[in-house]
Amino acid sequence: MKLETLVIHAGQHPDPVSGAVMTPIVLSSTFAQAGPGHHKGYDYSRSGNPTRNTLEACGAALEGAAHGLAFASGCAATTTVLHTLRPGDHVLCSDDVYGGTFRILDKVMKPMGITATFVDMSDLARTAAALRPETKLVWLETPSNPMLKVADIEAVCALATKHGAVSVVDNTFATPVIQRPLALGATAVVHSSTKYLNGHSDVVGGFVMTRDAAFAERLRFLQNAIGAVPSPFDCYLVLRGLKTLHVRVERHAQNAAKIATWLRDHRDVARVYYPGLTDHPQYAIAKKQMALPGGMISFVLRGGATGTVAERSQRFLSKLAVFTCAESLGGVESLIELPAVMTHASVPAETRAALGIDDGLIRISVGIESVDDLIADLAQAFDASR
Ligand code: P1T
Repeated sequence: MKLETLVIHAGQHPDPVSGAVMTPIVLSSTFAQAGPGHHKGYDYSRSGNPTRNTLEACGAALEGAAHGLAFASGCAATTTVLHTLRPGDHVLCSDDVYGGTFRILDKVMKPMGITATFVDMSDLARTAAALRPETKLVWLETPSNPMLKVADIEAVCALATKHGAVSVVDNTFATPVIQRPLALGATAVVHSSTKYLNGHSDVVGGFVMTRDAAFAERLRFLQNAIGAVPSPFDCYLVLRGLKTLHVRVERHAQNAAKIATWLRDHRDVARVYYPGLTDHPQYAIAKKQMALPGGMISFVLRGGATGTVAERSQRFLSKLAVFTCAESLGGVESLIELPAVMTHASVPAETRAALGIDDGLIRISVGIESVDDLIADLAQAFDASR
């Protein structure tokens, strides 16, 4: 079945007790047993829950996976995946990743003896050269947060597989509507379902999907043992949000493509980063592996009459009326932020500078409002901040 059908139906059946068409929210933390060990598939809600299992089946289907595991946040999903490693193992990671992913590797895993190297994965030769004998996991985020760099998923995953390493793709920015990393050779996909999967900025959640039965079994053990599971209510909200995923993502991308072109041609804008622009450095790879260029744009303003570019950016953000200045992305509403002081503040200043995450870099999550209203809002804020 096609994704448009799967988002609405995968894993979902009318409730056998009541006939309810929508998945019931089963809040019970525990389940009755006929005798010790004799239960109907559920014993304790951390180990398994009917609402969560329905969400897990739906998420797995969307990524073309056999196994789906839901978590309490994207960071919980990431942390659980990294717990498949042992002290002495090495992770090769994209250099431009969500600040929280960098922080888990740098501040949580490193003290436990699991080291990481960060490399520009849009450069295949450098990626291959950075593999070490002890590299057990390759972590790829594409398009990357916040620089929107694109890496060739098929080529990077092939390198990992040849090396005997697991490959994990953070598919949060693209969603399965845009790209399917498992079909391109990835061992697993990770999502912050806080973003496009839920799509309404009212849940914090995470996901891992895989076709690899042994990897799934290990993750299932860790999901229960570590216990970073989502609440049944949050699972219900993500299931509900998923039903419109394809419609939302198409509109996000349509609006973003118009705004990216408008920004590129605006006299106040120095640079625009968007995989749908023909002058994006990895435009050809984006065209090959992404069905749409997505809803995220980063850009840099030109300086105003007074102060630095960073100061003008601060002024610009304070003048917006439709865009909200906030962290996060992928909700129906348009958000805007400064990565250097907000989402990527945990990345050391010199690393940010090397990656191009300047203090004045602006990131927008384009919502599904009228694109005319969004452009008018940006235009008036340019004028008011000059
Ligand atoms: O926030 P959480 O649900 O724990 O997800 C972490 C995460 C993982 N991967 C990517 C690509 C992400 O963007 C995020 C979270 N990002 C933001 C909060 C942000 O504004 O970029």
